[in-house]
Amino acid sequence: MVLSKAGIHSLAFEAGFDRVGFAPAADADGFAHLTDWLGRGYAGDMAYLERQHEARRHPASILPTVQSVVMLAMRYHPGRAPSQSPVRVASYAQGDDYHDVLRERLNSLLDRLQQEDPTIGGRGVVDTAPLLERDFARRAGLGWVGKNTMLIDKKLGSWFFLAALLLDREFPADASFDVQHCGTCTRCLDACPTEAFVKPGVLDARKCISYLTIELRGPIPLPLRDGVGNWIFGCDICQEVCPWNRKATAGAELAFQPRAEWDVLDPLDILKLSDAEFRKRYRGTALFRTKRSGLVRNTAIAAANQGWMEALPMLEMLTRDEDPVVAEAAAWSAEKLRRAVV
Ligand code: B12
Ligand code: SF4
Ligand code: SF4
Repeated sequence: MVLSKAGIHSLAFEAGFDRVGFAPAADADGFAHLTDWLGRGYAGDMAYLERQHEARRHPASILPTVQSVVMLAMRYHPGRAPSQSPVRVASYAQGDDYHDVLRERLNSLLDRLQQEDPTIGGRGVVDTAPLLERDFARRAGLGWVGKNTMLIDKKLGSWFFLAALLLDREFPADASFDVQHCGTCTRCLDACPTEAFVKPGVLDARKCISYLTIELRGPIPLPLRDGVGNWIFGCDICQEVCPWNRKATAGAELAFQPRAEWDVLDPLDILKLSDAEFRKRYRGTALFRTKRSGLVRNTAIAAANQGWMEALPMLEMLTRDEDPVVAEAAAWSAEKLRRAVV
């Protein structure tokens, strides 16, 4: 059977995706923007972005025979207010690791396409391949890039993941989404606690809480620690304040529903984790990426930022931790709490 765009649409919805759009396999429109962004050092220690810079110019670096880029979106928001825990995890990370879930969905979508047409070839990618996903998603008509740099859909808001299926078959491209519906709004820019936006649509990742709590391996720079607030993994502020997210509905994917243990996060429980306990508890979730070192570092800082005195004895113990990043964060946090009572 000859595959049509409509056929791919319905198979993608069957596979659990909420939006589908077709972009041409061409140079990324935003490549010059990426080059400038990297040149200014905004990627910080995310060396892989620098390493894969040239590969992001064209999707053929991922699949040499690529003819079309099918961009897909899947919602993840649980559709309810965040829990009242003293510390917070970004909502994208509260269920199973999205890389695993989306990769599995992409593979089953490609299998289904190949059942319909065994001559079609392709490759599914999510996040880690050198593809400018938001750029191709905009090009495929999935939404606009907001001032907070998120890809936004009028109905879904921005609480969705992106993924791409590169196909070696040419399909007519959808119209690019070139109108930005942010208007005069600046809520996200004003709300960012670490002032990470250099200007609308340009993020200095080195200041973003998401980068500081997830990607950065060493100590969090001192001037940014207060701004991290109570986030221990990622940050949702520039999405929570966005008016386009007010009416966003919950995603259907059960794997992204928050695990029971996220409901009330006890910082003490995290501070006490040994390396082995960390690995056992967080394997299969996005939090595994920070290792114990990052998660305990973040929790120490967040507990102090919240004035959470119950953490003080444990923080004092952690100042002798064998991991220097943990020990330093614990010392800073214990000192902050002690100063708060004087
Ligand atoms: C590195 C990275 C980060 C970094 C840097 C983020 C950033 N804004 O650059 C950090 C660690 C900070 C981060 C944080 C988050 N991330 Co992130 N991240 C990525 C990753 C791996 C690469 C992004 C990248 O290349 N950045 C470099 C900049 C220059 O590119 P860009 O932001 O994509 O911008 C492009 C377009 O906006 C466009 N563009 C912008 N301005 C202009 C101007 C002109 C003239 C033109 C032509 C084009 C253009 O061109 C740019 C280059 O193509 C992507 C996955 C991927 N492979 O794309 C996920 C991704 C962007 N992240 C995602 C998510 C969910 C998040 C967080 C919400 C997680 C959280 N809750 O903590 C936060 C959001 C913070 C924010 N406001 O961006 C989702 C976004 C989904 C969506 N709806 O937009 C992605 C797509 C992952 C996925 N597969 O779903 N992330
Ligand atoms: S995710 Fe948080 S820290 Fe990062 S830009 Fe948005 S509001 Fe700022
Ligand atoms: S908060 Fe306002 S400016 Fe920021 S992305 Fe949403 S609509 Fe655009």
